[in-house]
Amino acid sequence: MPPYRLHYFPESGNSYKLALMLTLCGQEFELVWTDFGGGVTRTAKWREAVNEMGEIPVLEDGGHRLTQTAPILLRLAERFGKFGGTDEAERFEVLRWLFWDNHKLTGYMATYRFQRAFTPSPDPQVLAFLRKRLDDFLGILEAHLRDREFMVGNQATIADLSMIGYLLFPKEESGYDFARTHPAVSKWLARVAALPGWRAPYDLLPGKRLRRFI
Ligand SMILES: N[C@@H](CCC(=O)N[C@@H](CS)C(=O)NCC(=O)O)C(=O)O
Repeated sequence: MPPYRLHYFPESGNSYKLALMLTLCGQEFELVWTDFGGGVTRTAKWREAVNEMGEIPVLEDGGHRLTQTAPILLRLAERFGKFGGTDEAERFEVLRWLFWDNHKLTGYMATYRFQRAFTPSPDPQVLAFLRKRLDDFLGILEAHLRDREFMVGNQATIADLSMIGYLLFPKEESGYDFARTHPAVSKWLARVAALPGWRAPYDLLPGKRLRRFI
């Protein structure tokens, strides 16, 4: 039995971050599909049994249930000696971008994409607000990547693996076509997708999908 079990749903970019990290580190894991669309993560029973924070993903690691992708990625990077940054300065940068990603990039992109693609009648004002914030964050990302191959240092780190979490899903879902609007982001995504062993989100996270409304 693989030592890891990942509670996930296919559209979850946060789950993709962990599935990709484990895959790139050569680790096997068992997938535990979760009925997010059916509201199971909102139930008191699930929160008590699986995650008090009411969120996917959850990674079972040797029987311990871990949540929050950033500390999990940090732990895996240390365990496998991969993607953690090469010195103290890089590790500080990795942390800095992980915080920014959770608060800004992933935080808003996950919400915007879910509202836009997987919600029957999203409020146009809410969508417009989220899109305006995201345009700003993606501009920051584009500027950072203009003269860099990866977010930190010269090679991929967990900062990259976290930040690409929602950006490699089909463009129809987010409505962003980075090749057209954000060339540096687009090239960086291609660099991550060229890492040995890389797999696309819906390849790594199979199973019953949410209904898409666009
Ligand atoms: N910061 C968390 C974010 C997890 C998260 O927001 N997961 C989404 C699904 S991908 C969720 O369960 N959302 C439920 C909610 O916001 O109520 C992490 O990195 O694990």
